[in-house]
Amino acid sequence: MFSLMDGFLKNDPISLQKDILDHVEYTVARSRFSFDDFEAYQAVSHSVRDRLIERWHDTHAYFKRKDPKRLYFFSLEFLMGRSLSNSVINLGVRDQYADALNQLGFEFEVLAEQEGDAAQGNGGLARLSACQMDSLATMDFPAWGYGLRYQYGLFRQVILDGFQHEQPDYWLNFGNPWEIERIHVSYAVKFYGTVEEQDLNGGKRKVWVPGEMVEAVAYDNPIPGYGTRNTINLRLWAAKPSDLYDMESYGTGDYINAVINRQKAETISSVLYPDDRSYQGKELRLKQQYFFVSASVQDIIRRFKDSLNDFNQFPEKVALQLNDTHPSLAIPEVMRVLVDEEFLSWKQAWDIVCKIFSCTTHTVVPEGLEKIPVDLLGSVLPRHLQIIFDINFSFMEELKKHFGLDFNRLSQMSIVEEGAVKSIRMANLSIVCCHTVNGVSRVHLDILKTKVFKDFYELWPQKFHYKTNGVTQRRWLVVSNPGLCGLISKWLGTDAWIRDMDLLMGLRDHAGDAELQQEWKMVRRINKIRLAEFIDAMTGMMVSPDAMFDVQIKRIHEYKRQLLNILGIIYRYDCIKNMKESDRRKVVPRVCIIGGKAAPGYDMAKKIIKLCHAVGETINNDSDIDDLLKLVFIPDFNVSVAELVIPGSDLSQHISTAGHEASGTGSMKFLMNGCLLLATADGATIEIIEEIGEDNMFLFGAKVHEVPKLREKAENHRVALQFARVLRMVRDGYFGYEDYFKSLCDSIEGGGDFYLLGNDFASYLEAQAAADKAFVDQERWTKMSILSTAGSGRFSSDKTVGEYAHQTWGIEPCRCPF
Ligand code: 26Q
Repeated sequence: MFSLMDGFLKNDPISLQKDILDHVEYTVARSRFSFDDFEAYQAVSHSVRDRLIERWHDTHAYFKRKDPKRLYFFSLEFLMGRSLSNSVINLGVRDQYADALNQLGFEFEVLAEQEGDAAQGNGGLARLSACQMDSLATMDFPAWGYGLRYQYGLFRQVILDGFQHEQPDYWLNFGNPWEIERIHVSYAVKFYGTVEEQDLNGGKRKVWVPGEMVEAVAYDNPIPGYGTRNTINLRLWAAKPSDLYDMESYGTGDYINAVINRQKAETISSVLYPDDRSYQGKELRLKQQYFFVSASVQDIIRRFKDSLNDFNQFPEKVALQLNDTHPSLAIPEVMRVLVDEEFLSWKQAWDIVCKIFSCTTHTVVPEGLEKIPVDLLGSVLPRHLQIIFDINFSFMEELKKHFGLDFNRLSQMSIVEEGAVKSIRMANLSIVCCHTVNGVSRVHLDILKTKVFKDFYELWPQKFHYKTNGVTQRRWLVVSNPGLCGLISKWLGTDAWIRDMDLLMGLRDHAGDAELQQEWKMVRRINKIRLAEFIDAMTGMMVSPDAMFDVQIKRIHEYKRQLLNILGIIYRYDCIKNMKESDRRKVVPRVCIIGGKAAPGYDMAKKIIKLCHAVGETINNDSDIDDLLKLVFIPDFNVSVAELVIPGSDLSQHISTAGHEASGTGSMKFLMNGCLLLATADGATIEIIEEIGEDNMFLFGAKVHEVPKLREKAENHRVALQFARVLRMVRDGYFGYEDYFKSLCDSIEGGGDFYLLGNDFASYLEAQAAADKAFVDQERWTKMSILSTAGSGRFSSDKTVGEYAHQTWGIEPCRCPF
């Protein structure tokens, strides 16, 4: 008897082959007798998508029946990367597909390489959202992700003559099998216009009469969990012209212009902002934020009303998480809907808002906090501005009761910033309205409490918490490092660590075992060879897998100190050049690998990229140096490049000035893959040290609490001699382009050296020397590598998400029966 619970789709090789060929023929519309790798990739993806949809339907039917409290995760950015490999692994059908494809004459790996990255985000914050979605699904949490479906993802980085150029990433060009367009799930989103007062039952009500309306259409992206049937939804909104609204313009007879105007609506979701630093007060960005918030809130309220119609129960059914302040307009939006459209009293609505919202901040510096000019907000969202003013009025009254008439404090804490440009402080709005504010590492919370949000911490200490970030081992080990993954399972005697990373600790017992070390080295070497081949393909450079692969891949930022890395490389080069032949034989050969994008308007970051190329040009072409030192810049760094680079790295650098990296998540990916860390005690690294011990990594530099004092005396601190020398080489044009690099050198010499490169240089070199020394002793190195992986369990996003669920969101797992 056929049971509906079995689903319709079978996963045996014959069924899969038939399925794939059907998709070649009917979906991709190619002949089943003749199709290439890309067409095969498309067909396989559609076949996997069918399986995702089945589980996703079952999951949602189950959630609907059980009606648990749901988490809604709001983020303007999700950096998902590729989906095919991740999906088949989470669905547990990787080997079945590989077999089926083999019989058809294709290799799964080759097809997976056909997929482009979904780059709907900038960096850490965006990839964190993606990792957390994977954990939410795997841990059976009833969660939804909400965001924007950008037509252009993060720009492609093209390097010409060593300079970064940006090219649009029109990623939907070849179709996207991982999304399901839901034309019938759409909402009108309003902008501009005026607020009118109307009579209602003897009282007054506010009515927002919009000046523009845009339609938000849902695109659903199924997110499968691992080892569970649960498949949750990431719903991204695309902007489409609204049919409701501009009928009038057609009446004027200007048909062509009316159509063109309609088309403009789509610009709202057209492009991701590529700057991950701070708010620039741009109207389009504000419209993006509100657009996705408004559609999502309408969707949530519709779903709530489908099952219940008593808003008193809303907080029992809804937790709303704001990923940084970017979606914080959700707060006044929920107030507006409850008061103006659902006719709740202000007090009722406010009670609900205070119970449902929580937020996470990813910033350390006050300059990074988002502000929206009042004039802009008042023009685009007039009703929301009123609501924010009303919230602020009550908040100020509360503050006066608490602190008396301390005007300094009142003005610092106010949601409204007075000044040349009167603005709304989105962080203050979030703190006032959220029941919980989370930092992303322990030291980050300390900084929030003592500096960035000191006043708020004094008022509401109970609101402030931290959940150390984590990354998903499914993507960062199982998908990207199958060799190591197999080895871990073999030595632990189980693959249960894929859902329970604490089990990795079991590797500690075997870290000294010669046989494991041998196998470990072997797997890592294969990964290094793969990386060397990739470097050759991308840059035409041949590098030897015998060398130490020393990697720094992340967004380019002054505080992340890629410049310190480059100056260290210059120092190494200078040393080798001045060495006797007998000493050269003792040098550990290095391949220094740097990759990352600079925000298009971030001048200093772009100069750092150029410097990296200029230095590489000199070193790599110096026959005197040979294979002892190479400097490679990997262009267009993204998630799939990271998946290839991380497993093949020996050493990775996380060298931000202490107190500047809120958490950092790259370090966790390297750690899991058995790559040793060379790092400052900053962000989550501090917790990594606790887990694996100082002896198993290379630590250097000023500590968080020392930085302010060091800055005060930055002018007169002793700049190490070597530091002055390498900087002089850049300044004097040793690598060319001296005029161009002048401002970069000035930012250190005479510029106050805000990021303390001079101060940390000597200890940086010591840490580098220690890494060289350890590398020579391969047995010791391999043991450190195994211990790194063994200690990485705490940095799984499963752990982070579990803590959020329990402590912040108040949600429980809801596991769909198999
Ligand atoms: C804001 C306004 C307008 C346009 C863009 C933005 C914007 C976009 C992205 C501001 C910031 C971001 C991204 C920030 C980010 O990625 N922060 C990183 O978050 C990681 C996850 O918590 C941390 O590990 C990193 O330490 C933190 O730098």
